[in-house]
Amino acid sequence: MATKYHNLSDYDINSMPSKEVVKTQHYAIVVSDWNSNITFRLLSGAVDALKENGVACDNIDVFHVPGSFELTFASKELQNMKKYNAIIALGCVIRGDTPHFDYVCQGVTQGVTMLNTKENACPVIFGVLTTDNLQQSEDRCGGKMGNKGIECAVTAIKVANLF
Ligand code: INI
Repeated sequence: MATKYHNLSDYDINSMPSKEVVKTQHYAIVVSDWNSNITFRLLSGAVDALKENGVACDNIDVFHVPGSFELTFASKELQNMKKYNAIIALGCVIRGDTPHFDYVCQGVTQGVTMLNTKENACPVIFGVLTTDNLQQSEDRCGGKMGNKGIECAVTAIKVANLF
């Protein structure tokens, strides 16, 4: 979560795994096309941060889904391929007038959590902005709070190389 003390784009480059190790690894990004004005900026932040930390361009695969709710299904299929060291799920859910927001947020949060408990499966990183309004989302996809896509790419590399 971004706070006034924590910018989503900030990380300690010295705490990252060696580029020698990372350069042979494969990463998948699943991005939701809903609120694409936001999610495509998350995507761009994530791709840049993966590359900056040594991931080869050819080893980054990007997949699109219609909405955040579908991130779980796509991530599950990608886990089953056994090709990736980590999967990054990117989306943006903005609160509306009905409880739909809560159901989508709950669905994708539980879905991703469930995938992370699967045995012998790669981690799925939770990159879904869940905000009260468009401004809060804009602040977190490259605005004053940084870019959650960068945070997720950094997390993906760290978690993929934990053990
Ligand atoms: N999907 C989002 O990613 N963000 C939203 O803000 C959103 N809203 O507001 O409805 C949204 N809905 C679509 C949902 O993710 C599914 O694609 C749809 O329900 C079909 O399963």
